[in-house]
Amino acid sequence: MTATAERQDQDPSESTMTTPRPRPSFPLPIGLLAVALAACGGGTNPSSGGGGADVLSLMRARGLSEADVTAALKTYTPSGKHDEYLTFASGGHGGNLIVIGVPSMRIVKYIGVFTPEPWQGYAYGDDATERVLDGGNRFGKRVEWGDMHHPALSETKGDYDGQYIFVGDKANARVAVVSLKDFMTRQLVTSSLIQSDHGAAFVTPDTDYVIETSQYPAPLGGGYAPIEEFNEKYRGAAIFWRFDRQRGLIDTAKSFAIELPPYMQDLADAGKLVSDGWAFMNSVNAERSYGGNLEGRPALEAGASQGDMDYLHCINWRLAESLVKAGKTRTIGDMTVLPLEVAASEGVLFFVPEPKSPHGVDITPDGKDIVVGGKLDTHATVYSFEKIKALAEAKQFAGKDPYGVPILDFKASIRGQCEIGLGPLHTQFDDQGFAYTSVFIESVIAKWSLKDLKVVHKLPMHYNVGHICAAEGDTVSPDGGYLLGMNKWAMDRFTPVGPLLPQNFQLIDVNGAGEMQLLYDMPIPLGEPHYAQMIKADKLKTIEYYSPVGSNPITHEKDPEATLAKQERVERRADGVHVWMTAVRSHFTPDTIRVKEGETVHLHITSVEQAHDATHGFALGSYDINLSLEPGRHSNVRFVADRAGVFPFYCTEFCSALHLEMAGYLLVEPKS
Ligand code: CUK
Ligand code: CUA
Repeated sequence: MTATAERQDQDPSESTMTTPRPRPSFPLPIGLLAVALAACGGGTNPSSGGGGADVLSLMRARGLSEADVTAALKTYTPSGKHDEYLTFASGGHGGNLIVIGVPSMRIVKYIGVFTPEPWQGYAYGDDATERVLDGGNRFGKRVEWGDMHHPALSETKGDYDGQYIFVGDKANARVAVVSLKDFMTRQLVTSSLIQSDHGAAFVTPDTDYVIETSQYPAPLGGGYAPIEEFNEKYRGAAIFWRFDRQRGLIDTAKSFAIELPPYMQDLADAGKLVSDGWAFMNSVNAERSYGGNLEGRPALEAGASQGDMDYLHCINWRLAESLVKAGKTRTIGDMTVLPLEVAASEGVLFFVPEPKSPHGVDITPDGKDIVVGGKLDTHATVYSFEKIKALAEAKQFAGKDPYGVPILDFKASIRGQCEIGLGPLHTQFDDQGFAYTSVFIESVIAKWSLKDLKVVHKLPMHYNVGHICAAEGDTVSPDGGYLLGMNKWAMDRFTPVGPLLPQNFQLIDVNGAGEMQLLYDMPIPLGEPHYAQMIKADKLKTIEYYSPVGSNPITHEKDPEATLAKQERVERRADGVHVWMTAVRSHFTPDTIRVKEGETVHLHITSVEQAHDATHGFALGSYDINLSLEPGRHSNVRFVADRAGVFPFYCTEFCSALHLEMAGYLLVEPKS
């Protein structure tokens, strides 16, 4: 029975909190559809009794086709019902994560990650989150944006476990850890080793490591070398950040990197099941072109696309880990590095040629195959892990690259190729043995059978589709059902908003063995999101308030400066004026703060609330301070009162009828 038919006889009063995923196969004929709508109480005029006619006239009036209405029925989520999935989409250089419900495509939250986020009190004076952001400082300098590309949900045995999500910042070579207990960023890490990344973040099947691979080769450690010494002095690297799940933090001391030749390493993916212990990343620019188009050399992109083949990097990270433990490393900058010559000679690193300008690399759910899309190719190439491993173990090499890295024979390493179309990029998987590949130049998604490598359907996408994201699509057991196409630029699609175009996410019903169906267009008002991951919503176990009262939102432990009711006080100490303050509906105590111009002020503010609907804020204009005081959360703020005057502070959440009155004054008395 199709889900649409199920809907027909479903009593609306029996609705569950989670809407069952509709998997209808064919649009209903209009008459039947209207009857179905009427039976569901979907008539537009409740007094008419004949809802069907109203639905039909509504469809005509709005110019909606049967397919439109079917799509609407598959995405519409009535008030009070929750979505079955949450998608965590990169917010691109906005530096935020965007959390989107599926199938409704309602945005549920933004999470400040690389960019300060005032509503969440993320790095607007709050000491704990300022320190998180400072963890990502580059060469001592605060960077307040990031070019976020790839979110990776934490996994247990290759399945999303709903505990953490990691993201990479391409521009500043950083990786962030976000806790899904409270949707807060708790750590940023970076290494001076590399100067940009792209293969980030990708996790190993038990989240032992978060992978971050450099993109643009540079001297390792952040030093200088003339660009003419590119081949000798410039390098790539793959960092394996060790994740300590107990602490919920990356352990930088236990992390290591593998030095790589100066090709532009691109995306990465970790092996799973049979290929667990291995990681794969592709590269472009085997030519080692480095630009110089005003100095008589070919432009970078022209030089980088001369050859026919680039190199898929196959890395035995478990072997690398044991070589690191055996001390076969060098320290470069702040990172423990397994040198290229060791990786090449000890069986850690192998190359397999891959067709022109590869981009996506995605491991199939069974871990057996590695699918690579070539931007300037028409195929998805399907490599066989078994074949690669056998060739590597037999030391059957077709050659070596200039750095001594063994190269395996292309034909002997692949299971086959699927003729996809112009510009295949990224591949996702469902539960029925199908793969889905975005085809950038052709602007379609190709659905193809993993078994016989044949395309079964192509669905036109709106414009320049990049990544696609399937329900639980990177796990060992994808769900099928939904697929998200992430289009670059919402050309002609929405009401014009000036030259800078939003992006367009398109939700697709991938529909078992049948044809894909477009369900929904969603403008994304931030650029440029690259990738997203979609998780079953019931896997997330979020908290409703911080406990105990006075918790630090990063450590979830009681802050030493936490203040309870009746303990509020002001003290002058050698390092300045300390104010221990509480926030509770609808006042701050104290609500008058008196300091002298030039004094350092330390605010220690505790929300003593323990109810989910009792969030307060603390805004102090002109001093650039904005805190979010969720129930139980504690914040420490330090600033110099360097401007005399009268500065109101107030609560920024409409927390009660007397919210506007939840305010006070900072009185900064002039020195003279
Ligand atoms: S990349 Cu943007 S569409 Cu950074 Cu994964 Cu392919
Ligand atoms: Cu507290 Cu508004």
